[in-house]
Amino acid sequence: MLQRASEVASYLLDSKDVHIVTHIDADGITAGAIASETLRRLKKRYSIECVKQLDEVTLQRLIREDHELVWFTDLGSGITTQYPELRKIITDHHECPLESDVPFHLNPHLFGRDGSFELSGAGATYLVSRAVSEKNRDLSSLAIVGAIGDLQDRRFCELRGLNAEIVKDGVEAGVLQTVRDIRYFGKETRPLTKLLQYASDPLIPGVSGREDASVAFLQELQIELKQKDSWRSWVDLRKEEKRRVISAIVQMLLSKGFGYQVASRVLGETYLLCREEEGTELHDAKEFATLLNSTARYGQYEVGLQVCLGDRGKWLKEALNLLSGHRHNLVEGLQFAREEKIQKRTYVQYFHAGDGIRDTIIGIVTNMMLNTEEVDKGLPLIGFAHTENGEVKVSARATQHLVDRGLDLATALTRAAQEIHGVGGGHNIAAGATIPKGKEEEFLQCVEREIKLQLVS
Ligand SMILES: [Mn+2]
Repeated sequence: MLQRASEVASYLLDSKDVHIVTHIDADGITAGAIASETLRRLKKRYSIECVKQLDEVTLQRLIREDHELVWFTDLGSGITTQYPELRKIITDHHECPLESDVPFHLNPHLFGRDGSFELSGAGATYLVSRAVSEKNRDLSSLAIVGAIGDLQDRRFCELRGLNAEIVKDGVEAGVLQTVRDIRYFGKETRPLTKLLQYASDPLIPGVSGREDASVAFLQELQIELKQKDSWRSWVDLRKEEKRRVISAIVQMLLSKGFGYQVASRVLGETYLLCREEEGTELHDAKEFATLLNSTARYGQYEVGLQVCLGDRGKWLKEALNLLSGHRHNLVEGLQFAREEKIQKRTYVQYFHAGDGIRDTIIGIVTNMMLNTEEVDKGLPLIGFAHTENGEVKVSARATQHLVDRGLDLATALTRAAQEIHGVGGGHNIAAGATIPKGKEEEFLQCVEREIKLQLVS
């Protein structure tokens, strides 16, 4: 695989002008930032754009623009053998067929690695960057933000495989630090009560989803919620206080019969960007990834990109503005999905948000929904939302347990979408598709047929 990274790097070295095309999520933005910075350091000319997906319209435009070289990051694995007129390199981690094995394509799946947790799009891009120059090891922290943005630490509560090697690079380069800590979101910037209220993996029974209950839970443990006039966040707690909270959560889970495996998920490896200031949205990789999502998902990828490239002035300020909007939209989206009610079928369950949730955050909301107490974990969850151009965006999420039993959402969604003239792809545990409006029922039937086959074989 490192051999392939060097091969891909040589295409870059041979080009003068490169156009980067990347995906509109945290992994895509960090991938795009790594690609941009690599080219800047090489003193090449470059340009960059972010897209929701690689559709025919985008590809035809790229062909017309007649770029010397197009670098697809965190997408593109679906078009390796097509569009020969497009001079391209691809650093991606989405599932791909084996005929995608061409010299300009770096993808962990081609090397027997699982792109859902061993390497992200930013990680694949980083491997090429490192092959260009060892000096680019400082970009490893962005690769880890990308991996965390794609929830690649979820399976083992830590990063493994090639991701773990990238973490090592980051530690050696002095840009990353790993800490075993509570895994919940918002350790640095959220008030403690919010950290527990929104705790989802694992849920805290009786506490998650309820503000009053999380306040009571902390008060019972005699944890001060405020320091002078400001709310304390997780990083403000003393070691002993952290231990008290963690053990109370673990006890609570065990006493409610969740078992050791679930309870042990409270703790995991967390990743800190040690050149960033503690207590900011940029210090913890998970929070950094969310900050980036709140830019790209609203068409403001330039903002996230500039923050990745080091801006701590006006772009960061703008990113923080977008973040508060994003948080608000997620809370509303989750509320909306709850009210829509989930429809259960034999092999899937689904909800249709219509125009109620933006298509660019339907995946995040579907994932949050699957992690709520009221949703059945025995079936994959599908969320539908209308897109701006009259199509339907589909997001599907499942548990690791179902994947271990043979579920592969990427294959199921790809095949089902194809049958109704849509496009699909992704990973075994999380996948997406875009389909024509009005075809939802037909699509669900195809998905169910595929999943049935996967779970019996
Ligand atoms: Mn990705």
